[in-house]
Order: sequence, then structure tokens, then C-alpha cells
Amino acid sequence: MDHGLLQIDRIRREIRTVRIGKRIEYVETTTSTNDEAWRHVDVGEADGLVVFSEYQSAGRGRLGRQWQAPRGAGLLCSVVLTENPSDDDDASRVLTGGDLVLLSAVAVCDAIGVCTDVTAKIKWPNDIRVSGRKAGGILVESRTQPGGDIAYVVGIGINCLQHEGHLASLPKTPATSLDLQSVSAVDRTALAIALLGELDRWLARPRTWSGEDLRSAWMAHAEPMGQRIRVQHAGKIVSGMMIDVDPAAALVVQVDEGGVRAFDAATTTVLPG
Ligand code: BT5
Repeated sequence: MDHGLLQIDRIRREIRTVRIGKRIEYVETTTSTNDEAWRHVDVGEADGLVVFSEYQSAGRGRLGRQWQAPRGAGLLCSVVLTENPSDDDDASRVLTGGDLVLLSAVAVCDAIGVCTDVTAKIKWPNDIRVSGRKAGGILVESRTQPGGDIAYVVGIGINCLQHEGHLASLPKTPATSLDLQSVSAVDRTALAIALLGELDRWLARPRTWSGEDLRSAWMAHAEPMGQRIRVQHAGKIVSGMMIDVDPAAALVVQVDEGGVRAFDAATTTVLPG
């Protein structure tokens, strides 16, 4: 049972990771854990640092949207990664923001599977869904550093203890929480430990997986391909059939008007229905 605040000392004690969680910071209240993470990037070596918080006054989603969660109800964290674009010693190619969106979504689903009786699915590009409702989201931000490294902040929010009343006020998206979907009580601290472990499996160096490994892990958790979809891109609405995801995290669609197109996550919105 999860009594009160996240147990940060327990997270520090129990994680068995190589890269992720080398440093763990905790702020009870913040604007956004991504803001906290960027502050650490600005002052020095922060690769592997993770920030947790209980409440964000300005939690953010993609494209200027908000992420809202009552105090203590979500698992809210941000992970810092620095990648050197010229460093190809342990992989065929350098990690991209697209890879990070895909692998973080896989890690979230796997962590939920380890800690709860809930099955989580991915809705492209960054939604974590349970029973067709949004239960989590991922926001990857990046900045090029003065020396040429790319710093990434991977922000992850998972709805854990919210009840119906909390979720009713969210705009548009039908939402749920793990507690609402689970037979057993949800332990946020255990989920945090599992999440850092799953992220580390993908992100520890040297890297041992290929782009195809990531694609197939993602497809195994994704809401089924072959479904009809409508997307908004460059001011137009396009209908078609989802058929694949490519390594840049682009959604590959067999377009009704003919042909196959890849829609990139940063500039595309999947429309409901
Ligand atoms: C996301 O954006 O889904 C990414 C969310 C990332 C949140 C984490 S929390 C820790 C870190 N710090 C941050 O400031 N952010 C990250 P997007 O796909 O744009 O979805 C945003 C939309 O989801 C909103 O417009 C709402 O409709 C909906 N939404 C907001 N809060 C929600 C919640 N708690 N549960 C379900 N849906 C929500």
C-alpha cells in the first residue's frame, strides 16, 4: 500500500541500474519536473539524473498542452540523458528523440506489467492507455549543448491513484488511473523502481539492441496496427490505416487518397474517432 509521499530513499536503495538514477532528486512541488531536470543540465554533468515530484503547477504535454495531476496521485518524473552525436562506439547509430519516445513508452508499459495486474498499451506516439483510456504520457525535450552533445529530458507522467472525480475535469481525452483499473492497491514507489529498471535496460551503455528490437518491442505493446486513423498534419486532416512505426517514431499510414506516408510525432496529432 502506498502511504503518503514517494519513498525516495527506498528508490535509491532498491534500484539496480547502471545509468538511470545515478542521481535521484526530489522536489515536493515544482512547475514541472522537466524544468527541474533542465536546471540540472544547465549546471553540469547530469546524465542519468532523475527528478521526482508530488505536484506540478505547470506540468506540460506536447504542443503547449497541459499535464494535470492532483498532489500525490501521479508518478511524475524526468530523466536526463546526454548523447554525443559523434559517438558511435557501441551502436549502429546514435539515440534520437524518436527512439526515446518509443523506448520510454515500452518501459512504462513493462513497469506497469511488473508492478500491477493492469495491461497498458501504447497509442502512438506517446500515450499510455489502459482499457482505451489515457493513463500516462511521455514528453521528450532536447537541447544541443555548447560542446555539441545533445541533452534530452524525458518526462513521464503515470496516473496512479486518481479517482473518477480527479479525472472528470481533464480536457477531452478519456482518462483513467492504475488504481481504478487494478484489483490490488498501487504502490507508486515500487512502480518508480520498476520504471527506472526498465528504462535502464534500454539506455545502459554499451547498447546491445538494434532499431528492429525496439520497433518490435514497441509493436508488441501498441494498440493494434491496421486500425483506421485520422491525423492532423500541416493544417490538413488525412485519413487512412495505421500500418507501422518507423525508427524515427513516425507513424506509417496507408493513406486513403493513395500511397504510404510517415507522419512525424512532433507535428502530427491523432484525431479521435
Ligand atoms: C503527454 O502530452 O501526454 C505528455 C505528458 C507528460 C507529462 C510528464 S509529467 C512529468 C514530466 N513533467 C512535465 O511537465 N511533463 C512530463 P500530450 O500527448 O500533449 O497530452 C496532453 C493531453 O493529455 C492534455 O491536453 C489533456 O487532454 C490530457 N491530460 C492532461 N493530464 C492528463 C492526465 N493526468 N491523464 C490523462 N490525460 C491527461
